[in-house]
Amino acid sequence: MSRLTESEALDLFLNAPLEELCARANVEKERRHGKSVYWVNNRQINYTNVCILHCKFCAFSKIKKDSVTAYDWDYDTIRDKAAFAIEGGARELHIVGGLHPDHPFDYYIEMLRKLRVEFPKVNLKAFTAVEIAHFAKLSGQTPLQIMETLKGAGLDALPGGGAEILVQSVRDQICPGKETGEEWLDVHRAAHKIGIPTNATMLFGHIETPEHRIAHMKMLRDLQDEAPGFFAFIPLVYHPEHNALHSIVPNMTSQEDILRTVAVARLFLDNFPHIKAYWIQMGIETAMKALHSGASDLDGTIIEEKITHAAGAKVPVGMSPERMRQLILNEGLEPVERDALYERFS
Ligand code: V47
Ligand code: SF4
Repeated sequence: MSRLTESEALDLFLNAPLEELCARANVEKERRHGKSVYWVNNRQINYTNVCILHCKFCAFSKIKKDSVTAYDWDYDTIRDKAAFAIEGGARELHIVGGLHPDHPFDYYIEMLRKLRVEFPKVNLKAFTAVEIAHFAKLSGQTPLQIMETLKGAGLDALPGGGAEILVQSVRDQICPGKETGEEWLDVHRAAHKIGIPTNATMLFGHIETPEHRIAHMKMLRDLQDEAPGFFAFIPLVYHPEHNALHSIVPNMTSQEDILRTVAVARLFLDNFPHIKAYWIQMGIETAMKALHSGASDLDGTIIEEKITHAAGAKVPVGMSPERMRQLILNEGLEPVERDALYERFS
């Protein structure tokens, strides 16, 4: 079957009956993965909320480090959180934070090096492309040099955050001053070239149009053709509370919009192994529907989540491995435990 063009993808997104679209994406998902749904026993560690940027959608960051709600965990706190998760079987630590004004690059190298020594088996999926670009500016090095050093310190994979909408005109409105879309792509290209796999997100349901979403996916598909290395595409559902975009976009998008986005992503991103249903943002009910609409991954047990909950998420954080498996089984699907590198454990 030939590849969907951008206009075909847009037409499907706008005009295909929902059930037909989801069924078609499900056929594509099953062709790749059968009934399997991947999940990971993991923990998110958001090591600081102090950030020199103030993206308009973000309710997590604090610009002032002496604000009462600002925090910046020391290594022992990070280690204790990691240890707790690993005792519970975690295979992945997902470590991301704000762009702290003071920490030198060495601080991040040491964080990974110490975690790697103390927990040699756990996968370290750490630092978004935005953090990598920040470390590069801090230290006068290229993102490639930064990632080579971090790989030497124990980095296994990069998470997909910071992509937002890669179309620059949208980016300029929702996150002025942030790494550009091209820079985000450059970091992931460089990561793939040195053997660091990554994910790609798309923050949707705010001011962007369907055309912007398809253009975003096209940039990702092109990069994956050129320098393969993405594991999963993760549609992130904009949450509207306590942020600077609230007065313009006060509501979360609909379930239908989420399912259409998942389904079109599965059909358009034909070179991406997985579409992820990030249950923290979709909610459990919609995430379960997404598993029948193209998604083949549920992310993980997570334990602690700060970014979406700062913006109004109501989903309880943390899910036991048993519940994760049971949810998938209840859908008539087969849970497959994985690590951050998609090694299978069941
Ligand atoms: O980069 C910020 C987004 C991202 C809001 O790679 C918001 O496996 C919704 O990237 N509403 C962090 N989203 C989350 C992320 C992620 C999550 C799960 C798995 C992976 C992975 C990556 O959250 C940020 C930003 O794009 N975000 N504010 C908000 N109000
Ligand atoms: Fe900082 Fe990330 Fe929030 Fe933007 S989304 S303000 S970079 S923490």
